[in-house]
Amino acid sequence: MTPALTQLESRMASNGGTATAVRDFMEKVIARTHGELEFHQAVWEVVDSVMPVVESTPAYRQAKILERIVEPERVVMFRVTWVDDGGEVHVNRGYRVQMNSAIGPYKGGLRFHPNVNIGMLKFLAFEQVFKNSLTTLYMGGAKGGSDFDPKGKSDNEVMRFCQAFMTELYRHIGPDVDVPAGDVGVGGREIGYLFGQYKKLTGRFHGVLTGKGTNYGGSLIRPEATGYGSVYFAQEMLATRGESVEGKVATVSGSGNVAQYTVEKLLQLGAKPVTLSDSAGMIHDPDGIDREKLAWVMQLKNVRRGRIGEYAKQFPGAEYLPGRRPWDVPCQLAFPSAFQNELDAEDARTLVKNGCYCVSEGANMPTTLEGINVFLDAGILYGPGKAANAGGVAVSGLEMSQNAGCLRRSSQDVDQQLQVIMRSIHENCVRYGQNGKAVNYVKGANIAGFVKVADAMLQQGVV
Ligand code: NDP
Ligand code: 2IT
Repeated sequence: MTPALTQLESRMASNGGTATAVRDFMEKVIARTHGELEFHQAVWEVVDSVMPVVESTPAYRQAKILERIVEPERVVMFRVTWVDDGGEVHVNRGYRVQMNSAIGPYKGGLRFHPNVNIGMLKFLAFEQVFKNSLTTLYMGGAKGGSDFDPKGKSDNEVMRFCQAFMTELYRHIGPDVDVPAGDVGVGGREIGYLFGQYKKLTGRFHGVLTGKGTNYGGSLIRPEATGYGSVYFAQEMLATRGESVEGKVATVSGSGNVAQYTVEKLLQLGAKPVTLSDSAGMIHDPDGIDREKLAWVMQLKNVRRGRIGEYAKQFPGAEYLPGRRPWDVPCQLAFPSAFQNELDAEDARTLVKNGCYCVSEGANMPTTLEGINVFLDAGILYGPGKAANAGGVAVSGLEMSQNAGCLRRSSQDVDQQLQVIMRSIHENCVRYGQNGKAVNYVKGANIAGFVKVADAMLQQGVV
């Protein structure tokens, strides 16, 4: 058995009847995708949930749906060359992983981060397939990006990089082909530069990217949607126990787009967020991060592009803990909203021990497989990323429909739609994940997301 498989086996116990089939399948996936550890992790989690459905559906087995769904339809990899402000030439690598188009054009974000590699983007594209299916809209799954690090770069350098990146990517995207958006390191500024270059190269003004500025076709509430949606999902989970977020202490990780709007919605709904983090460390503010402090954080991160540690100097009641993550701060609610695998089994045990009983993932795959097991065993409300953070891409889908119809929806209308979609995702998770009195949202989200895509693949034949 490969070390990768041995490591993944920690989850086998959760799946009695189909454990051998899962292991045999994963052995083949790992052999074909050597070293893509995050992809293996994401595939294992889904296959572990859906194998009983596949085993009991001869048509899925015969059409090799599972074997096909783990293989990207297309991967584009390209050189990106650009010149910095000092005149030095740089070479980066660009990618677009077009994973599955069974239920709509490829859709998913772009990540600019120095650690980006093909395994990371394949995990993200794979997750996106099921997430997009859950939104109830018609979007296939994709992800792309580059190992370019936007940190410390001037606006002009970021612009030149985005232009160089789009100079290749534009051949592979289009409003009914593939519609990229933001992710880590790609926000409104980058989407603007990417859109400008696409328009220059093609001479077309259409909905080829989402997350655009609202003055040139972007949807209202798109920047807010992932964070707001993650809190709405927590509300839905809590409602199953007759509770709400009001009055609860919440830990939030990250301090980027998702974390900021998670904190904003928590405040609107009467909760008390007490932490934020970035890749260098975390801040803990026992008095709570209020609206004024959040506005300061938004200025720090989005305009000055500084480090979260500065918060503790600005607000003396708060403490900065370099190199730490927020999971040992006592809370009832936790919102991992930074990066994959930022919450492991020990963190999960600490959260549960300290009284946390609701976790809603704003980030993609922030909890390790072992951490997920701790949450499931403890029977807490655990909303996995592909369900809990689907609000972002859902509003991207609404942006696509507004662009196609030359329409503009109001904030209230989009927010209302977002709430309806998050409720429907929750209902679908309950439908497929009900386990006695409890709900296994991992199983529910994976099966609900999978069945819609698998059925569409069956109907479209062997392509
Ligand atoms: P941002 O770039 O706005 O923020 C990312 C945050 O994560 C920053 O605080 C960053 O800190 C932190 N971070 C980056 N790398 C690491 C690391 N190795 N360890 C710990 N923290 C790290 O991205 P978003 O807020 O958009 O994305 C956050 C998460 O949400 C990602 O998992 C993303 O895939 C997911 N997501 C985003 C959606 C969206 O619409 N934007 C939609 C759905 C999910 P630093 O500033 O130090 O880099
Ligand atoms: O992970 C995600 O869902 C995103 N980064 C958003 C994708 C999108 O197309 O809006």
